[in-house]
Amino acid sequence: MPEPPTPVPEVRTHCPYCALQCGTVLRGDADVGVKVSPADFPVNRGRLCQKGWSAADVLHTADRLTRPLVRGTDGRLAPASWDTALDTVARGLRTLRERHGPDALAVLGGGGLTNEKAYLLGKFARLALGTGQIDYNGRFCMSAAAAAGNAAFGLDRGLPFPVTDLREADTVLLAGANVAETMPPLMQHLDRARLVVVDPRRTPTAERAALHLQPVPGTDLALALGLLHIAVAEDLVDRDYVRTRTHGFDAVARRTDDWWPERVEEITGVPARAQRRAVRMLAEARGAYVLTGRGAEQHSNGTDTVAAFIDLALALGLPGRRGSGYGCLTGQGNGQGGREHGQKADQLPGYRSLTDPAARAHVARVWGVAPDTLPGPGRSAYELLDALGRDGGPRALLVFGSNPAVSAPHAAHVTERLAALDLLVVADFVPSETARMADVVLPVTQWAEEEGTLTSLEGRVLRRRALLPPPPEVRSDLRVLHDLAVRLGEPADRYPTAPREVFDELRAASRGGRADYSGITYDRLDAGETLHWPCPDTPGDPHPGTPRLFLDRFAHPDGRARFADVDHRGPAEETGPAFPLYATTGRVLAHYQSGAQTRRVGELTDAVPEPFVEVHPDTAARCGLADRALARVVSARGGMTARVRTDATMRLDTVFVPFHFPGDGRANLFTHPALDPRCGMPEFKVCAVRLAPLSGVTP
Ligand SMILES: Nc1nc2c(c(=O)[nH]1)N[C@H]1C(S)=C(S)[C@@H](COP(=O)(O)OP(=O)(O)OC[C@H]3O[C@@H](n4cnc5c(=O)[nH]c(N)nc54)[C@H](O)[C@@H]3O)O[C@H]1N2
Ligand SMILES: Nc1nc2c(c(=O)[nH]1)N[C@H]1C(S)=C(S)[C@@H](COP(=O)(O)OP(=O)(O)OC[C@H]3O[C@@H](n4cnc5c(=O)[nH]c(N)nc54)[C@H](O)[C@@H]3O)O[C@H]1N2
Ligand code: SF4
Ligand SMILES: [Mo]
Repeated sequence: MPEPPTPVPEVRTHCPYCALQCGTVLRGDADVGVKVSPADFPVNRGRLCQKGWSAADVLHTADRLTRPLVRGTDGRLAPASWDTALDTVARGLRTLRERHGPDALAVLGGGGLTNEKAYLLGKFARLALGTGQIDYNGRFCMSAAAAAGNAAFGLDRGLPFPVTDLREADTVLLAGANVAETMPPLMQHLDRARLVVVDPRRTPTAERAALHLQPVPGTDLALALGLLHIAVAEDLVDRDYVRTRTHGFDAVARRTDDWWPERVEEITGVPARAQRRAVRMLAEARGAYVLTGRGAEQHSNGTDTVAAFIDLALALGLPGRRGSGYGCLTGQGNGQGGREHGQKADQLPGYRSLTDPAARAHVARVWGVAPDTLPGPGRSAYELLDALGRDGGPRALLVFGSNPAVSAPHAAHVTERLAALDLLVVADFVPSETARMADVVLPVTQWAEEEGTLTSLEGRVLRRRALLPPPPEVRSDLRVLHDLAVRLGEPADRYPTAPREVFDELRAASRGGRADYSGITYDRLDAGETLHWPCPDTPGDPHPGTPRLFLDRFAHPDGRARFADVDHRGPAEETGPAFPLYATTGRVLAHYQSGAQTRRVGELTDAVPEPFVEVHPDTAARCGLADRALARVVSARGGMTARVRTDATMRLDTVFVPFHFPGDGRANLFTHPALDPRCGMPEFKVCAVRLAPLSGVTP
């Protein structure tokens, strides 16, 4: 009798990349290799994008970090034992704290970290380091929509409804979201709807639209005010809804008096006729959604822009109604959970405010410390990076889950600030561009080697599960935080290393907060329950979670949503004779973020091997450039090199560059670090540049 074949190990988990968190099945082991296939999960229903299919390649990438590295006296990073590496870090932190105070120590986290990691990182910063200087890359991602959502609805959950609800819509307006490339499996839920896409580029998403509005970058606020003007002028406002469910409409209606479609056309370039059609498509639909992405949000007026789109949705009576609504398409794998558990500068777990005395008292009780030991709010991400190594600024930075040398605005300046630190520590599983600059590099586990939870863009808490053991010398982020905390004199049991234990503590810390996870347990998740927060702990009668928020009331004390009276202002930088073109930046299907992971996957680098600049052929010709030539894209801050891709659907005044590439191919060498005063979001999506042949300019 032949031996029965040994079963291949198999585990159900989720993709390591974006916030859609497609369900996957992993099969295999270190010997036979790991294969990813799509699970039949509601958001992706058997589909994955190219990044998801190829995700396992990063697990065994040739330059995987497998040992700690410490920079020696010769200036080079060399392998070291964990004890040496951790002792070096702890000694450095202690010395700098004694010399300069606790705010000399800073932490930068990431929206890709699991809930458990994000939670423990915030606790580690506030207690073990005693610093207020912690923020995370989500500041560059979700902060504008979060600020606007909190103000309007009293609560910020990217989508306050399940993704699958979108199937019920007749019309969906996508403002600055290129879903066909950034969350391809989500497109299947938009199949039925007529799409209105607002994007300066004719993206693959815009190709699928019934109506494509192609504004000048940075003018969405004017456009949204104009759309609201039309809704009022054409009597399309849902008066009943506005009267019973909202506050503040009259001031907003008066404000939009000035925003005639023709005036809006002059500023945005979107024809008045197309504006009217967009509003009618939304108003006449039985179900309609307004969704924003980074294109509308990553501006120095990003919060006001989102607020104006929310105003439009409120005027049409969409939010808090089954089959209609407003939502922000959150980006990173745990972009939602990452903003709830305390790695944000102004925040404590449960989406609590660091300045609220009751919130401080609650979290301090869970942590077993006195409330006044908790430091106050620190700087937002860019402000933090900008302050590194300066007088009064941080002298040490610990990075978990971000690659700011590539992804932060004005990257040359940020790289300079990183270099000015006394101590840079990076925990990562690949030698990212930031890790290469570090004094100490700590090798950590990857998604398929660890347990945890993430919260997807629809507020659903999901289990990440391990298929493989990590390489022998690699530790989890939780273990690294524990090991460092103990060396800094903290009690060991304050930093559990088992994800389930950390989650249980997180549940207690979030209890009663805006993002209440107290009723969610690993056991319930493992039993296959669908749990969206808030999910309070209701002993004896388990709470079913909240897939749909706001159906009866919004989260403000009086249950009503707030209109925001905002007005248009242009971008921080206008075009002129020296820099005559608008540049905008964003994503392509094949690469993820700073590219640290996807540039290590053969099939993805084959698909898009190098930085490029998308430009109208006439504009390229005027700049002396042919298709496929190498060009410099230069702003007042600096320039980068990119391959010209001519595209006749581009606006004549606008170029586009993806930000996934390192070195001289960094889009962020030209971006503008102007920040939204309401949330600290940088202006990634518009600045003024010129385009020139590579040979014709001084670098
Ligand atoms: N393939 C891929 N998918 C990803 C990611 C990735 O890196 N790669 N990252 C994930 C993350 S973290 C995020 S945040 C999401 C982002 O997802 P998206 O928001 O869809 O991505 P972006 O490409 O940054 O921006 C979307 C669109 O905004 C347009 N845009 C530029 N300027 C303006 C403007 O002024 N107004 C308007 N209306 N549109 C403008 C761009 O042309 C672009 O097509 O994607 C997630 N998914
Ligand atoms: N010009 C321009 N710049 C942008 C944007 C844009 O549209 N245009 N978008 C912005 C947005 S929306 C975002 S979200 C940021 C993202 O930009 P980054 O913060 O740079 O994001 P990633 O490239 O995902 O970097 C994550 C790093 O952490 C590592 N990592 C992943 N998971 C873990 C983990 O669990 N633990 C640890 N220790 N490390 C981990 C990865 O290997 C990688 O090196 O970029 C922003 N920058
Ligand atoms: S859409 Fe996002 S979650 Fe789904 S496979 Fe692609 S990167 Fe992964
Ligand atoms: Mo993002």
